Amino acid sequence: EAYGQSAKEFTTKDEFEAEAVKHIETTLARSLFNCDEAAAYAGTALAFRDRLIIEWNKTQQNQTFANPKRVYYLSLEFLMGRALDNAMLNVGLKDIAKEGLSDLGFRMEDIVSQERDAALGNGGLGRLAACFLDSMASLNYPAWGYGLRYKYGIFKQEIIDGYQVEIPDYWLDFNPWEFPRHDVAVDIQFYGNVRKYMDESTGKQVSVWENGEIVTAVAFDVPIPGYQTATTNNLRLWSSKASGGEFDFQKFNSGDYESSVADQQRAETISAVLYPNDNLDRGKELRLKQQYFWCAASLFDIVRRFKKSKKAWKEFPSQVAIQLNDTHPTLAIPELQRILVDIEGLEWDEAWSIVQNTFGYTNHTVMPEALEKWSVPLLQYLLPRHLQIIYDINLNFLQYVERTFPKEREMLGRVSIIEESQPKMVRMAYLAVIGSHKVNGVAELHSDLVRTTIFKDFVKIYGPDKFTNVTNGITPRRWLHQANPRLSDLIASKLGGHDFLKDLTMLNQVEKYVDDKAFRKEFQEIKYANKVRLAKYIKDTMGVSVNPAALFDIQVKRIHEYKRQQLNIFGVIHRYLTLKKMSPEERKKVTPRVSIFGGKAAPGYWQAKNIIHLINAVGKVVNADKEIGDALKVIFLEDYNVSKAEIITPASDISEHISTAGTEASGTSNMKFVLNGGLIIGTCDGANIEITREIGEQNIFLFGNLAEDVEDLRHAHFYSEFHLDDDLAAVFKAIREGMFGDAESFTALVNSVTDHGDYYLVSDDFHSYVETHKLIDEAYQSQEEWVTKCITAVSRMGFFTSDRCIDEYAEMIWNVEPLNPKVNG
Ligand code: 26Y
Repeated sequence: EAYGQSAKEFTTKDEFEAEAVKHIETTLARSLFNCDEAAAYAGTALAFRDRLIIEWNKTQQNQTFANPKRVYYLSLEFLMGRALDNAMLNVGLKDIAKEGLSDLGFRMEDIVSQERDAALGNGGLGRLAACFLDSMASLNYPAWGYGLRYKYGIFKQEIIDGYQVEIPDYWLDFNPWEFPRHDVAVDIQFYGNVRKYMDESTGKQVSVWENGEIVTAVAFDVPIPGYQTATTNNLRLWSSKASGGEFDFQKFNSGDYESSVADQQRAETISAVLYPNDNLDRGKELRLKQQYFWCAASLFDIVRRFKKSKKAWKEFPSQVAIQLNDTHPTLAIPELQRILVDIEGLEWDEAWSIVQNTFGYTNHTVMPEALEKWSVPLLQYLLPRHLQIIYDINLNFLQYVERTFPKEREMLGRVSIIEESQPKMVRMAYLAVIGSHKVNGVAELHSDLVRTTIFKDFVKIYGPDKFTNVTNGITPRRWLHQANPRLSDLIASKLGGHDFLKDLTMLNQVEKYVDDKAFRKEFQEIKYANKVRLAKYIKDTMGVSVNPAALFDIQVKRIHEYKRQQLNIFGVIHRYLTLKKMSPEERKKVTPRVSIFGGKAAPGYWQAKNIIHLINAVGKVVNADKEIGDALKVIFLEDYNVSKAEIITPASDISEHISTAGTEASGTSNMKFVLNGGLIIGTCDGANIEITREIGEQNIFLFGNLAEDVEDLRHAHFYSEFHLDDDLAAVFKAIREGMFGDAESFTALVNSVTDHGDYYLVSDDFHSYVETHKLIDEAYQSQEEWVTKCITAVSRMGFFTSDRCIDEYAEMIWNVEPLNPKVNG
């Protein structure tokens, strides 16, 4: 009610203008005479927000009335990006808004880019959650997202003198897309002790967790509109505040003002900041507090909603499916068991079967350093009752294993939830497996590795059916239609409209036009225009001119040794050395390249920061080398995020997905790049393998060793004599001799390959990588064949929509059905 009272459903340009102007003049209290782009954005956003609220209320009413089984997607990360463009497209009134804004003297792109990204995530896992919300709404699933309302999202990255500098991302000063629900508040307990007593009337032992510290969770709701459907789902984000209002009044009145403010700040710290680690576990107490705070608030909300229906507890799993996005929400498992046993008085076994049938767990990595473990002493201190429950879960489980496999006692230590280390640790992935009815990986190879490596024993214990695969997908609304409207419209012109955005398999009809001259020309022109747009962005932000006719070679993702940006930059240096040896005539014949990098390093990940530094140092030398000119440019784009990805993705000729085989669970940007008419160079890893199967191996550049050989190769680095590839040796020599400045700062990076076992197999894959780039140069020279590959690949990408993915989850894991968004009010 804070923002104007009427919620008129505008349908024409004039009505839109009237609504936007009304918001500018009244909600923002600004005169139209000094309406700048920020105000025009706010007015437009508020006008569209009104539209969403109407659909949102209807959807929630409809769901309450029909009371179907609902899906709850628990994720510590939702990497949403901007909301306005998405809202306009989903409501279907973007063109009207564009004309209206133009009347007011504004260009749509300028207005849309006023919005700050909602960057409540690190990378792939967080963006996947955002794509899933879009698909669940678009397919009319009754679904909720639950997350944390971080005051600070992922940090902003600046590059200063070639080094990453982190700037806090305070993003909430104007956020029209959230609605505080001060009436939806849940008190969450930490610390304290457990008192046990015998209930005389029932003869049962009862546990009471008491004397803890209370923090209040307040809900903030974000509407999630589906594409061309009335369904508008809800993303509920919890914000922490001190319980009992602003201050502890007792302390305040007794004169202890400072400590009452300190308590308040301590409570608010819980939802203050997103942890910026991606695929690396650090085990910090505050992070555990975040996890419990969010799990407990979400479960309270879910249980409260269930209880309103007055159904029997055994119906819970028929009404509620909860999906755990990695192990981050695993505490929801002992929390639900605690609610059912300690608070609702169910028997342990009955409660446990409800818990198991409710949860599904998605694993996103098999790398040991990313698997969460929490120390037993920390859990004992912070969540004493949960630790007891975890021990009881473990006891029952181990007794079952012992009964079932009496001859395999050595298995017990391996599968125990408790690792017998010093201190003891709780293995969250094992708890998640044991507490769920389905466990899935995110691409076929990854799901195979899940079954054969980290959870091998559990496959034996539970049988193979508990483990499954759901290959990741991306929403074509944001990643094709919104990021690349011209390509979307070209496809629509051949397919009789934009229906393919709701059924991406229709893309296969595009293949008919692969030899159509006009289609090919238009396709090429669109790619070129997208490259011109990126070139302009590079010029505007970095002052470097790049030739849009050059081959754009892009690697944008979090900086991580396993993703091997170091392999890429070593390859670039090799290219530079090769160019330097050529005569000017020879150099003219080479396919000109722009190597583009982007991505954030976790602030404490020193080696990743060295990689960023090397890329920038190489760029500085190469870009200033007059002899080289357009033949090679090296760009590090600052602060890669979702909205920048929307500009970068459509502009690639080649993108790099070159992780050490077996380390990248799926990858999702690989899908985005191919869908936008770029080809990829990649290893046989993650979803690259399925992309190859779909688009054909003549349309992808694969290289490098296979996952099955990685273990032996690593072994060989330690036990056989090591001889470095000549080309890579020359690259290292150039670095050591200071060709890119301060050689010493790159020593560790070089030594990780030469002296420390080359864990990521850079040297093993280097030759094959360089040779494959030569093939790419050649292939790009014959543009006709290149375009054929690109168009063919696009037409075969239908499988990788997140709509397919969500339907698979719904059918195999959640057992939920879409709810017709019939309008009842
Ligand atoms: C333990 C904690 C610090 C942690 C935080 C974030 C651990 C992992 C992560 C993030 C993981 C992540 O983003 N994984 C990626 O998930 C994508 C979606 O499934 C995959 O495509 C990608 O291969 C995988 O690395």
